[in-house]
Amino acid sequence: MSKDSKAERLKRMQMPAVEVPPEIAHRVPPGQAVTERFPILHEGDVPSYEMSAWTLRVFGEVAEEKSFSYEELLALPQTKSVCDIHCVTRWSKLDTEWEGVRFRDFLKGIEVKPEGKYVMIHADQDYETNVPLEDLLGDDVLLAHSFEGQPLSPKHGWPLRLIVPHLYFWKSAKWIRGFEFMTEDREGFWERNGFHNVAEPFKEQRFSGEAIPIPEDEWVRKEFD
Ligand SMILES: Nc1nc2c(c(=O)[nH]1)N[C@H]1C(S)=C(S)[C@@H](COP(=O)(O)O)O[C@H]1N2
Ligand SMILES: [Mo]
Repeated sequence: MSKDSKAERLKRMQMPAVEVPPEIAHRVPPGQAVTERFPILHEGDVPSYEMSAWTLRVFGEVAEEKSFSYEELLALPQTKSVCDIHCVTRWSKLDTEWEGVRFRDFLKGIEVKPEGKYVMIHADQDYETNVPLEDLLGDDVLLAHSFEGQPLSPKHGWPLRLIVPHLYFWKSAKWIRGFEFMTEDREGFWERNGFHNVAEPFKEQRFSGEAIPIPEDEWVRKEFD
């Protein structure tokens, strides 16, 4: 691909990438473009909810299965966290602010059996994604209900989404409804469909086998805020 055609395409973008000052260039993983917009990506329709019937379920390798209401989650200690997010379709967004319950704090109310080393995150519209438990214990892993000081919009995952900033953003499931603790790892939706099981952006762990041909400017064609 010639440089000219890439420049031409960049000019036509309705959601242009922004130039990143050299001081923060190290925060942008290889192959990513920074945007100030907020693309919207998901499988299926945006769900709507009757919140009195909404629950977040914890099951699998736990001493006791539990189900949390939205009120119960809002009553847990709340944390704000600013982080960078990186989507496998090559957009990154820096300094995003989320508020919710730290996964680590949420876990204090759950007795995970010692053999429960992996977690399947279950979400609405038949979405699921897998993450090792250890990856969910960091300061910036949140069950988020708010973004930039406002409740999440339905398209971005209201009432509750997971934020796992150090992995590609498909691991940050929107509309989460359950955590399943597992003795062995099992692949989620995208992981079964050719995406990398681990998904570290700085290692460019995009695909598990052959590269899936996602065009460099795929993300600019998505809906976005
Ligand atoms: N429930 C659900 N969560 C999901 C997805 C999905 O299809 N369904 N897509 C993932 C992908 S691929 C990305 S990049 C992010 C996008 O989040 P956003 O729309 O808020 O930018 O959500 C992730 N969470
Ligand atoms: Mo994505």
